[in-house]
Amino acid sequence: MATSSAFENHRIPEIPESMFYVPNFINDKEEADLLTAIPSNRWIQLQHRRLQTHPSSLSKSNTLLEAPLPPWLVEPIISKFRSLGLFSDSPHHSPNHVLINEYNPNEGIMPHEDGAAYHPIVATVSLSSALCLDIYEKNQDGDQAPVSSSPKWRVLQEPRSLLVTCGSAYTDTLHGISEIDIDEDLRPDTVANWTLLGDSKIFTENGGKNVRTTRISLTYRDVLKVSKLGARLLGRPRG
Ligand SMILES: O=C(O)CCC(=O)C(=O)O
Repeated sequence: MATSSAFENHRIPEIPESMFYVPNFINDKEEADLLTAIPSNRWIQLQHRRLQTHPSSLSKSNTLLEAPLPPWLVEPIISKFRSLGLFSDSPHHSPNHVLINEYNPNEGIMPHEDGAAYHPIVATVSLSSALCLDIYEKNQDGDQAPVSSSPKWRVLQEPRSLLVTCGSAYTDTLHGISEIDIDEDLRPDTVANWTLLGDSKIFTENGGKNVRTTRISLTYRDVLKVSKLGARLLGRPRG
């Protein structure tokens, strides 16, 4: 990914290329507006979290029916991506798909990779609560199991932050969120993005702990295969 020198300052130094962390990517009002806009009737309850998919889920062949993202997921986020040069070299030059995950304390997501349905970049905006994303080295046998059961790195995601994963960090690692209610031992040597945090003092003053509340993440991606059938079904002219 071509990055501006300003964005280079947000590269997480410890993790193999490339992960970037931007604290305070959105402000309090933008966060509140997003939380209000998330529709209450679109949640799918999974075993350990709730999920919504916009504009729709992918088909079995990993194809997206062409449809616009809802306006509240576009502005201000995608303009901000554009000003950082994000998705400029992805096939559609912009994200076309957003997963919204909601985690209560003690909820999470098993280690996994995002896979080949998407161009290898994911941009995650965090809302409401901080938590740690665990990053595992990928087992080279081609299965989804991490090489070790403990994460190699932890990325602490503060509310309103942006985390961008691309390059070999996208292709050669797995990520997951452990099902705990407190992230512990948060220190410069245990958190890969410690020096990039907006306010590390909060965690230091709390004895290296982050007590989780409900956290919502918006994960923006560019789905490679898009079917024009979606536009036809919706009666929209094709561009
Ligand atoms: O909520 C997150 O930050 C991670 C979500 C995730 O791993 C995914 O959508 O594949």
